[in-house]
Amino acid sequence: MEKVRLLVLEFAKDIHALWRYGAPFPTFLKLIGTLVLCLIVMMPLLYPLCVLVFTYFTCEGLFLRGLAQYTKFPEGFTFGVATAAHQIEGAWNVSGKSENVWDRLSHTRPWMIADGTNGDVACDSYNRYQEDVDALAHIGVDFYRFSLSWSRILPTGRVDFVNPDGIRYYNALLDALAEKNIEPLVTLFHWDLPQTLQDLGGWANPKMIDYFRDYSDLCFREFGDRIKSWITFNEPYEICEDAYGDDKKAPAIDSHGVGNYLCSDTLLKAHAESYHLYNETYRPTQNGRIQISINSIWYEPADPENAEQVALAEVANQFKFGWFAHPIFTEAGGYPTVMVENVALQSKAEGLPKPRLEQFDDYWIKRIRGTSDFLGINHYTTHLITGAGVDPIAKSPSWLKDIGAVTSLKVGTDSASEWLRVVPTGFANFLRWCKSSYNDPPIYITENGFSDRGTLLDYGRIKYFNDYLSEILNVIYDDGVNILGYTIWTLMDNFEWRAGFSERFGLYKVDITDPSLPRTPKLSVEYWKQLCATRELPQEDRFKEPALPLKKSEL
Ligand code: PNW
Repeated sequence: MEKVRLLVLEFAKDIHALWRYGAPFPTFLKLIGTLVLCLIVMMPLLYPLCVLVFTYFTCEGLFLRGLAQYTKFPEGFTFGVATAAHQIEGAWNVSGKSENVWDRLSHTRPWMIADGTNGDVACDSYNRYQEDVDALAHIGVDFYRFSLSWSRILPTGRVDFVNPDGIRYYNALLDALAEKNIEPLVTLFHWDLPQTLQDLGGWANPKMIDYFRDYSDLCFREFGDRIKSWITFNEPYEICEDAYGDDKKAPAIDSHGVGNYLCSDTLLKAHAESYHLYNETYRPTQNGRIQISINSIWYEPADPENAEQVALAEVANQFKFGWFAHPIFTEAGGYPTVMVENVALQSKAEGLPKPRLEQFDDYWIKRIRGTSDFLGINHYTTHLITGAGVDPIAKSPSWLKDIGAVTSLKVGTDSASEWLRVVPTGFANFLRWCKSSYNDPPIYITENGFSDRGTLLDYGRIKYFNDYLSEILNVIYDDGVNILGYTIWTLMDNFEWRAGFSERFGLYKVDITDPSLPRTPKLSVEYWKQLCATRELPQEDRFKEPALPLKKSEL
């Protein structure tokens, strides 16, 4: 101890001499020597300190993965909220709107909707759009994703009569958004096909390519001065498989293994025509962008060590996401080879002279390839592949049987929707797969969200957002996946298709028993308000489920 005291004293004297008289050479040498000595003595202390300081400042680097989560979104990353016309607008038969396939299904087969509700009034956004826009401004999002109702704009489905009230409504909504500086991201088709066109076969009829192009043309012309971001189709899988290959969505044609593939043929061509029209005729003056939003259930092997399951999960992902992504986002274009081969084999076994799924010819392969400025991804969940064979729930023939794998929902935690299992790591795996399968495309997450039964203290939803967003940050920073924006599904509880109002995805609760349809913010509104303001994942404890169970009155 005494030695250290003398050393410090000498050091102090040297400093004093240096300051008072300038430094004679030996003193200077002694000083340097003392400094070096001090450094050596303190080294064991300094080293961990340096590591701590370094890791703290490189939080977004490689060192802290596993110890802490990334929280900050990159510069320029944008946030939005999504809805869809039929789920919120209501006003199903007023101001010139004609019947769509969901009106027809819910009116003529109400037992097919879980709680017997319909979209007649829904959230009445046709009349209350200003409340919606105020809510969006309150949350502080950058953009609002909504869809146009085809049968409100074109009651015959064709362009022979344009409904002025339809145009007026969307103009008013666009003006209200502009007033609050919220960018519109607009979907041309979110499942509500005019019944007139369904009567002609809907998406199983190739004539729909023309009808959809004409409808897009009108929308680009009428609204393209203010809408700079377009989505042609929302979730082609749900349209083709659920509505034509099954009865899960309207018009519930259930032509399994046949109608679904006729639909994809028409839909992809219609998408391409709409893209080329925009690209050639409107983009030069309107300077916008146009894309498609594809939904995935991401499939993972139940046992990652099981090579057969790994291979089958890849087949299932090609059948699900690749069905629509491969023709647009790969160099080769066309449907995924494994899909074409599997359906050909099955079709042959069924005694058919031609496969139920036909590959596009060269003209269409080229015409469809590259027709999306961004990869729009709607993602909610991950399911498992447990082995080869025919899934017990598969109809014959069918898309699911064509895959040749057995699926399972025994993964993650649950939500109010049977199909929606919470598996955040699946999202990360899926995003990495998109980067490698589709040549590193720029990605917008155009939907992601969680269902419950409508509680205001929606901790489950907040946790879902937090964990899924955290995986987005992981793949952005660790894997360089090019994700540019994120869209919450959805602004308020709304008509959840065949689930009616029984499954709720909203940030705002909507009391549909009260005719004034009050919208009440859930806790997730607070979460998102903070996130949009700071561009960071909120860390506060109030967003975490309390350890103690809530009182009944708080539910
Ligand atoms: C999407 N799946 O549908 C639709 O775009 C929305 O209109 C809908 O309200 C929302 O997600 C929640 O359901 C999906 O089985 C339906 O993976 C099913 C699935 C995914 C999305």
